[in-house]
Amino acid sequence: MTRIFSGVKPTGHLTLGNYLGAVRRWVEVDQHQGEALFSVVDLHALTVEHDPARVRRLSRQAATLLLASGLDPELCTLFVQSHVDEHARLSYLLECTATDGELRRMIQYKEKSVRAREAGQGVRLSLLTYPVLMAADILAYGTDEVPVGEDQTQHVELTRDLALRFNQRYGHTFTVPRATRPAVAARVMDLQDPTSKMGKSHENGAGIVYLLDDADTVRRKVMRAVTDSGREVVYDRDVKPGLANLLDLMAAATGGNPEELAGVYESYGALKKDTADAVVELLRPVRERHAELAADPGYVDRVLREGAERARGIARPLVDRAYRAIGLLPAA
Ligand code: AQP
Repeated sequence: MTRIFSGVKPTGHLTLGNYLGAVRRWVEVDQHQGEALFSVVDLHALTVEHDPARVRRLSRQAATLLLASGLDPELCTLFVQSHVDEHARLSYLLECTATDGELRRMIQYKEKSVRAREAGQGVRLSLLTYPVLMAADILAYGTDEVPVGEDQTQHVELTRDLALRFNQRYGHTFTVPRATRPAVAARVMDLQDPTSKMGKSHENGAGIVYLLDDADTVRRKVMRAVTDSGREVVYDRDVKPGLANLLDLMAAATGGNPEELAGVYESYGALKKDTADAVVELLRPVRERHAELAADPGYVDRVLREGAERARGIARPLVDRAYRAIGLLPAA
């Protein structure tokens, strides 16, 4: 059976980008297709300046939102990364497999280290090693498929390289995984700056639709989206990135095709209005279910506890095998 792993960082409130790029596929496809594990990867939230109480709050909120989006604990395993020690254990072995050169080439490291320096903060060593921990998240479960948005492609490539290198040096230990992504909206852009990704840790939320935004807020953000000069509605990511982003959103929310949708609209305003309505309807059930689940934290705790137990049961033997393969003496 195909083993599937993916995660979301509690670095901010979950966005429409997280939902369309990853979570919706986990719900509609992945949890039905294989043995799927999904994690709130909280250790990754410590790679940048953080407030401990906020990370805790956002971790619970992310887990609740994943359930509200439709992850079913009967079909998949949902857990918090820090509840399963194997991630950190394996990460060290993979740090002994990776080189600092390949980590310094990671685009997210370059971007986020610049952001940290601009904010007058030190660049945490864990920001550099973050993709190694992500590789450990994936490899600890013998993962075949990693459903992620486009921004994670480079990290999954690194994971593959590390798995292959480890296997070659120390004997076959890890499955070499591959990334999978949705057909539309694999990269949702910021509504106020359509040349950059809609990211949950960005300071200015005006261009970001959060899953918990109320209907009026979603409408306002979509109606105020930056669009391109001219009047013709065409789908061209290079020439009209703002319009292309709206067409992608409309297509993803209604199951259409962005190029075909471009032919349907005669004005930017009409496209914006329909996109706003479609996104509101898309998120409505998630928001409503979140409110119900948030009122029952005991249920969420139980799902996470049972999920961590199941995850441990899969990861521990595999990570133990990696410890032996690399040359560490097993405890007597
Ligand atoms: N804009 C996006 N479009 C499509 N997919 C996206 N994903 C994230 N943003 C978009 C996918 O969502 C999953 C979980 O993402 P994450 O928590 O690892 O990353 P993030 O939301 O981008 O959070 P950051 O890194 O804290 O935010 P920024 O980038 O603003 O600094 C992943 O599968 C991701 O591909």
